[in-house]
This record gives sequence, structure tokens and C-alpha cells, in this order.
Amino acid sequence: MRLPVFLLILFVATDFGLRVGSASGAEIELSNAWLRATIGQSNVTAGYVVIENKGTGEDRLLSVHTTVAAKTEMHQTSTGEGGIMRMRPVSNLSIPVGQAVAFRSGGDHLMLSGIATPLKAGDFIDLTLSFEVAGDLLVTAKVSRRNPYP
Ligand SMILES: [Cu+2]
Repeated sequence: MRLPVFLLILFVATDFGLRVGSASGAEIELSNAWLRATIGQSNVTAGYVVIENKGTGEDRLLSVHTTVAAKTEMHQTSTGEGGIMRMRPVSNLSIPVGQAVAFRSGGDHLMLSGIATPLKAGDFIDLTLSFEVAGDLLVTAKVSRRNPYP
């Protein structure tokens, strides 16, 4: 009797999750994820991903997590006085309908710190992006010295 009950619970839970997801109107697509390979013994690096909202409702990126870094922040880059680039962490990021928000080299980026093991070119690292509406989405990032999606 145990197995059918378990399957029923799983089915109900999955069905409920799908309904919540489709009612919200947010449909998030993640692409071009990559992390810059760490240099020497450095324990920080930047990450990049394109987030596209193909749904009918706004969504919001709340946090990013990966097991290889103690902390992953969303950083916005701006050019200040004298053309000096500054970056500051933001607590969340709006993903408007029909738009693609890109973390890209030279612009907004993910900032990974507390990396215990160096990230080598050719590695693949899973990132979990938590959205207000779409929930947790997983994307696999390629580790590279330069943008592998030119
Ligand atoms: Cu940064």
C-alpha cells in the first residue's frame, strides 16, 4: 500500500505546483549562463546569465545560489565620476514582461565569493535562481576564461 499512496501524494503535489505556475503568468527562460574561471588562488569571480520573461506577468529575481560559493550576490554596475566603474549589490531585480535581463561581462553581473575550490575552464556549475513567481529555476553555467556565447 505504501507505494501507491506515495505516488498519489507526488502526483497531487506536482499538479498543484503546475497550476500555481501557470496561473501566475510568468514564464522565465534562462540561457547563456557562464562563470569566469578563477585566477590563481582568488576566491571570487563573476557570473553571467540571460533571463527572459516570456510570460504575461512581471517577475522578480530574489536570489541566486550555488554550492561552490559561500555567497552569490547580484551586482549592478554604473559609471561614476571620472568614468570609474562602480558596482553595488542589489537585493532583487525586476524581470519585466517580454524583456530579457542580461547579466553580462562589463555590466550587471553575479558576484560569487568564498569559493573554496578554484573554478577551472571547462567545469560546469549549477546555479539556482529564485524568482518571486516562477520559484526556483536551475541553470548549468559553463566555466570559461572569456564569454563562450559571443
Ligand atoms: Cu561585482
